[in-house]
Amino acid sequence: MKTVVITGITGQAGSYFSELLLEKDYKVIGIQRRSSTNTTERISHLLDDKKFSLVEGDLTDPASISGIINEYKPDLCVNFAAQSHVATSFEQPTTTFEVDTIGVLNLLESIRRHSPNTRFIQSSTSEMFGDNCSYKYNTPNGIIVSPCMVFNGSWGDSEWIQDENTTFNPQSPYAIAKLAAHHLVGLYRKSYNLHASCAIMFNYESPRRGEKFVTRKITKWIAEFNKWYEPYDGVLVHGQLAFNQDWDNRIYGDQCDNVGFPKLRLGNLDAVRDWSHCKDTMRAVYLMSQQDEPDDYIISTGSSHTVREFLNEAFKYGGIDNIDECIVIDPSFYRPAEVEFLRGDSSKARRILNWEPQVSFEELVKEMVQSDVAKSKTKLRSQTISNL
Ligand code: G4F
Repeated sequence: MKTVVITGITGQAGSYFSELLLEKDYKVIGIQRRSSTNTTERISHLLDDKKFSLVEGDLTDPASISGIINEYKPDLCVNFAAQSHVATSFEQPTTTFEVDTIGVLNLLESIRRHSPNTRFIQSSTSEMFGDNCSYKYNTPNGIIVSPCMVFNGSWGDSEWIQDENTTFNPQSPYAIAKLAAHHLVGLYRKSYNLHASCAIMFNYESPRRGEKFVTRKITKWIAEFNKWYEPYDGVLVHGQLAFNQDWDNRIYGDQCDNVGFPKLRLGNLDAVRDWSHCKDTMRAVYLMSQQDEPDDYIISTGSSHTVREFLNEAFKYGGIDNIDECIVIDPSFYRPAEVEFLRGDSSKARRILNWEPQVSFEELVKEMVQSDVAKSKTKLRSQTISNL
């Protein structure tokens, strides 16, 4: 039986990747940071599996990481641990670098010294492209991709994309930290002949997405808003009545359609993202780990949508039609520097890994809304509107 060590085991990616590798009959060792609170919600269904275990460790502590790699000498090590919130990286740049760059260095050094046959996969990110993209156009002789061309308004049959050859131009401490790690992986692959690869993953989402990311923030708000309308003590709750009962000292002047529920506060709705389902992305990571040669791959759907389009689609599934009355554009959610456009060309992964995403944008949004609606039904009304 093969062994995989997974960092970031308690996160969205760690949980789906664990499920997949257990199915593939791997023994899964998850590295979990010490915490006084329970962080295993996403993996609680795996805890009784005999092939699954957790070990305590911290990526920023070289002794802890090298001890684990030395003990297990895994066939595969996949790094999903990160300070992954872009906006937070502007507030906590040093922590971001410690985890997202030094943490990766600690893993690479541990593998090099103690287990050089371990295959390694790093979660790189589309954020590394920042504000740069390439231009892909069809000619009678095939598809041409030109790097860094400036749009002049007349491209015809064309599209803007990022692929493995697009120049990186990161726009946040997070993206710069990830780019440094990306280069370290390439360097260790070349210098020490390690089987080390980077999955350049575009945004991946699911019902397990963290609640601070825009997709989940929207779907959770919809679920809690709908919950607010549910019958309460036999009476349909509507407006001030509920507000007076439950929400003393809550926001008064900023309610959705005057029903006593805080509006959804968002930042830049024009940003464009290439959103895939996390399960699809994890399948690609697995396929990368099975290749004879290590390499870097873009993992993306190739189609992109604005945050506003996500919002519209989610509200549609949530059955709410007065979007404009329900949201507030809040400047505090704008970033000091923004990545406006991400759309990945994953042709290489499709060709070499024989991979393609299976879940459409519409199916993804629907699943996230439905999941949050189902979760909100299990909560008491007084527990809603938490962390909005
Ligand atoms: O959901 P987001 O916070 O994700 P972002 O910044 O694209 O980063 C995610 O994807 C990256 C891959 O491309 C990962 F590397 C990274 O770790 C993370 O998983 O924001 C998406 C967009 C941004 O343009 C943001 O400015 O939504 C915009 N946005 C608008 N209002 C908001 C909000 N983002 C958040 N988090 N919260 C808002 O209220």
